[in-house]
Amino acid sequence: MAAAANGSAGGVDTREEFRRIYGVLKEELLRDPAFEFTESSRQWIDRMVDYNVLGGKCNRGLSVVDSYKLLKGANVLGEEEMFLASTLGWCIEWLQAFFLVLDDIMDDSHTRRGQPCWFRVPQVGNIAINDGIILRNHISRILRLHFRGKPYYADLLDLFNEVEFKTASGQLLDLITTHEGEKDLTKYNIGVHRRIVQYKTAYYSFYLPVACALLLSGEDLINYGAVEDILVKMGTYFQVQDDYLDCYGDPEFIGKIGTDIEDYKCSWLVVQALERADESQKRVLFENYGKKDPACVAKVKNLYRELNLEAIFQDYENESYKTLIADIEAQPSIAVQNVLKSFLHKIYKRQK
Ligand code: GPP
Ligand code: MG
Ligand code: MG
Ligand code: MG
Repeated sequence: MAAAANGSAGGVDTREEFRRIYGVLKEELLRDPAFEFTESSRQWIDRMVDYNVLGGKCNRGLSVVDSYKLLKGANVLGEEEMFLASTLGWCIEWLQAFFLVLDDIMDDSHTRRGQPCWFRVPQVGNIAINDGIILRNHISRILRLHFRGKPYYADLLDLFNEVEFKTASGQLLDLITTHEGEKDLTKYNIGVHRRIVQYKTAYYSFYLPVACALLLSGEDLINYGAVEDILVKMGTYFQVQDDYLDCYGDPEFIGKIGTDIEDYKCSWLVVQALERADESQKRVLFENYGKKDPACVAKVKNLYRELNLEAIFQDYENESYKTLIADIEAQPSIAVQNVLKSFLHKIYKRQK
């Protein structure tokens, strides 16, 4: 097997090869013999996939490759191994695209990755719902084509199904917590927040890439419960960052405009504000949270400033890092420690 030039974990070579493999997978989907493509349906899928799967940071996808290298203790992968690891990485990027296309409709968002949300593109609208379903089905097509003969194929399918179920359940919590009955901020607390973000984000963003790399290495996931727990904690920290950036991030830089205050989300920020506000500050929150009016949003942001939530977030971030490192260093395998540390260092103090 030729040793492809894809050393330097997450480096330029790996990124380029990873991107090249995207082209291969997309071409296969565009020639899927299970469907009689017309010219216009092929063009639609081509554009839709490029629009929604590309343009992100590819952290999740590249993490499969990086984790697999670390588990093997190899800097360079053979061509076939690089292809399989990257393919699983792209399946996660496809899963993310599927979630985001639908999440943006549900959250009534405007921009994503620096461009209009797919459903807001003229001539797309509700077709985006079906595109979401197609993106999900692409994952099954890709896995079937490249992994059907592997001993871990059933485990791989089961993993994607389980993670998708957890994510959709977390999304359900996110949505019904927001819209259930009368708007009542008193039901928002850190326990409610933890449950939402653990399910809607942590499993697919953190556990899934490492679980894919473990299956590819011939491991049985049953032996990795402690690793799953650490990754879920890390994913929770990641979504707290997302909640923070929704308000404090630069839309130019993060590629999306925050809507959490307008959408009445059970965000980490509003939970912190509720824990610290006095009675008159609580009134400001109750009167202004969850309204589209920019003046109301500004009042909420002012209150966040008054309560010094930026500093509280920085403390949370430092504290999370310390506990995660301690948990990781308690792991018996150095290779597993390296996988987890590499993941943590990709997100620690991220600005986007
Ligand atoms: C992100 O939450 C959550 C998801 C992408 C999961 C969606 C799940 C579905 C089953 C559709 P978010 O709304 O805070 O993300 P963002 O801030 O990027 O919109
Ligand atoms: Mg959402
Ligand atoms: Mg959203
Ligand atoms: Mg968000």
